[in-house]
Amino acid sequence: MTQSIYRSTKTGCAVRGLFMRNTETTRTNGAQMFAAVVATMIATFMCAPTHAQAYDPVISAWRVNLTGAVGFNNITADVQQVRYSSTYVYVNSSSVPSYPIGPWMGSPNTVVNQNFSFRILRTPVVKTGTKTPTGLGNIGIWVNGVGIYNYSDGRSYNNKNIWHNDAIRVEGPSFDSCGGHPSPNNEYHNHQNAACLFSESNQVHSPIVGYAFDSFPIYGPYGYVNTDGSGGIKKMRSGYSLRTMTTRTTLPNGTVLTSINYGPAVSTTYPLGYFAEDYAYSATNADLDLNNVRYCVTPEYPNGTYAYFVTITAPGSPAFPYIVGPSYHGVFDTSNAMGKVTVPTGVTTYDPMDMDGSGFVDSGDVGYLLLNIGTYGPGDFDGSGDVDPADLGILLLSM
Ligand SMILES: [Ca+2]
Ligand SMILES: [Ca+2]
Repeated sequence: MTQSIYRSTKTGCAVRGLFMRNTETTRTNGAQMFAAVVATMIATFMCAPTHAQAYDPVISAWRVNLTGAVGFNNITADVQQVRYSSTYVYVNSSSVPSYPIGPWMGSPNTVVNQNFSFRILRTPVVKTGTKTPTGLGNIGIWVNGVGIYNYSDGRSYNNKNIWHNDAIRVEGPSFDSCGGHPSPNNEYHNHQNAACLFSESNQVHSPIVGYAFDSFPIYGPYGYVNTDGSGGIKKMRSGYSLRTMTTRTTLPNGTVLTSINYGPAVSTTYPLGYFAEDYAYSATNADLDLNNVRYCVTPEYPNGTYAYFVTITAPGSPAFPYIVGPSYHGVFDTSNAMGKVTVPTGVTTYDPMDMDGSGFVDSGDVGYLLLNIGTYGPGDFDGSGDVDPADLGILLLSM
């Protein structure tokens, strides 16, 4: 055992001599573990970082499968590997969650391992000028590696590409209780909040639940009232609401259509909300812009970031445009379209248990884990949904 100096990455405060790091290759015994935990708890109170992470959130947000967990059809679940360079974070996943999924009423599709490889920029770039529309297929990934789709089901009224089906309304009956279903190529994905991914709480800022393919983070439904992080917690309000109309003769921007391009009149077959164009945006009372984004302080980005928020009106009730879009706020990385990004040599593999980034799983990591107790995110090694004593046990056994 040797003494070491532990430096909190966020506050820069040094805790000299409180941490005992085992430099031998043998596993620490129970007494040493206990001493390390107690020392870390003392240090926690003396030197609490503003947020317990040593890595960029884009590296540490992912739910890496450390326990061999399998999901639907015994497919290896969640994220298999996270690697990073100075520019990109590379994520490999199956697009199968570790929580139970299905059944999908009326769907002819099933779920298979997608063997995805995506990359996310560590420093995303805002798109100037005309934004790039989110297209069909994956537009981002949840932190457990499952695909995120936009509001569209890929179809439009009379195939005219004017009145676009809203997937939540039209495909909703095939969604399982987690709000997902398989695509024709048997990829499990969500068009709306992934309800089983994390526990929604209106008492705390939501965690990072995914990244869009412009590399900006996606949060759950609850953020700070004010963009500077003050004012408490509130549900982020989408600026979209249903238009008041009985016929579909104009677009949300006021464009008057020729009769051949009219949509069907509002009816029980085509109720308001059947098409994306049934919604119009107004910034009045909205927290988010046209693409469900705002610039704000978050727990993981104390200096601020552009961030998407999953939008709901109430738990289980998604609010258009649901997650990301209709366009990306940042520059879209087209290399992610097929989910088969080649990972270059020379990248570093992320070890979720080395929470302090010391290069070893050691007592310094215990401090980070304890700071995250009760939260969703880094430190939830067993994928139970929050950081809890079971994760501490896993960490101690890995030291
Ligand atoms: Ca460590
Ligand atoms: Ca856990």
